[in-house]
Parts: sequence; structure tokens; C-alpha cells
Amino acid sequence: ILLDSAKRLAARTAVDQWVTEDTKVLGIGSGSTVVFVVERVAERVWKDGALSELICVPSSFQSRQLILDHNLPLGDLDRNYKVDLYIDGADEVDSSMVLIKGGGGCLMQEKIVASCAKTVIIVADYTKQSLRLGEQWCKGIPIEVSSMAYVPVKHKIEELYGGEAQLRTALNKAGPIVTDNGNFLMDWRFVAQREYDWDEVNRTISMIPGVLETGLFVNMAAKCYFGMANGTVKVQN
Ligand code: DER
Repeated sequence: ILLDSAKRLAARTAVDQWVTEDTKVLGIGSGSTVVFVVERVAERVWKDGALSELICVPSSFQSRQLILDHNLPLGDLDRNYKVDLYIDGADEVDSSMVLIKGGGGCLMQEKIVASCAKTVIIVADYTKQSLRLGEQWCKGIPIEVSSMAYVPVKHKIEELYGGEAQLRTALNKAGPIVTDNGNFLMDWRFVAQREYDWDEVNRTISMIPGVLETGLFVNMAAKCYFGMANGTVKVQN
């Protein structure tokens, strides 16, 4: 089946299993797969007349626009910092549920909302699953960095862990991409053959002055729903 069908299948399966009348505050991730999550939630609200108390907290401008476009109740962490459930996509999910996120540049708010959630569920098509991190996503681990610090941050990461960290430049804008939060993004292409302790790497890179957030989501996701090429859904936890 087509990739979009695999994404839609994963999204609808996860929403129908996890979004219930008890779900009051639902965190909405960013990217193309969560479009199908919001579509299914909107069907349940507007067609089935269900989920009457649901509030949706966004994780980016794009996510906020999705919520508004589907006329779903928009919330924020100021009023709803206890998030019942967070559903998002991922660029890659390895066999121990380490995620690479940030391909769409939204990793900082995504990790913040995910950190406020009781349960984090990932939805993805089959191309996102890997045994070993980096097998599928070859663009590097996204890192949100202060624009005044990206050069020292680049060198510190490369000294610590090897590989190469590159500033993410825009396609339809001259110069670097600026995130929803007004920062720059770097993509760190790590050394594929090297053994990394991703929990330690995430913590250490996060502590480098000038780093706002990394796209390494470690020990955050409870389950991942993969839409498979044969039209089935594979659940990993
Ligand atoms: O940028 C992000 O973190 C997105 O959630 C990304 O990881 C998944 O985007 P996709 O659903 O468009 O592949």
C-alpha cells in the first residue's frame, strides 16, 4: 500500500485504541503522519459526536494550524500542563524504542509536550522502523541550537562524539532555517559503526550551552504503531 495509507492506518488504529472519553487533554505532534491523527479525532468529535471534553495542545505552528483547521478545541500548557496522551510521528524508531525526531524541525515543543504527557504514542509508516538507530534516517540527529552558538556547539559535538554536525539551511529561503522558537537547527550525522549510549548522548548534548533540545527521544514512547506495506499494523513497545 502507499505510504500515506500506511500512515493513515497507523494513525487511525492508535487514535481508536487510545483516545477515549477519559482523554481530556490530547497533545498533538507535528509532521505529515499526525495529519491523519487529527483527521480521525475530528471524525470522532464531529461525526460521532464523541470526545466532548477533549482539548488539543499543539507542538508547533503546523500542529496548531491542524487543530484550528479541524475546529478542535485548542489548549496550551499554561492551562493544561497535565497532558493525558501525546501522539506524534517519528523519523526513526529503533528496536529499543529510541526515536529520532525533528525531521520537520519541531522537536523542541514536541519534546516539551511529550514530557508533560502520561502516555506517549508514536505513529509511523513502516519505513521508520529500524534495528539500529541510523539505518533508516540518514540525515542526522536534529538539534535545536541558539543561533549565536551553533559554531561552538558544532565543534563540541564533533569532538565528543565524532561525525559531522551541519547547520540546516532552508530550501525556500536564503540562509538557515529558523524554528518556531526562533532558533537554528543542526543535523548531526553520527558515526554509524560506533556504539552510542543514546541516553548519555542525549543528556550530554542537551547540557552543552547553546543547545535548546535534541531530536533523541529516549525512554519517552510507550508504544509505536507502524502501518505496514501489507496493510496490517505492527505494534512495538
Ligand atoms: O519533525 C518531527 O519531529 C516529526 O514528528 C517527524 O519526526 C515525523 O514526521 P512525518 O510524520 O512527516 O514523517
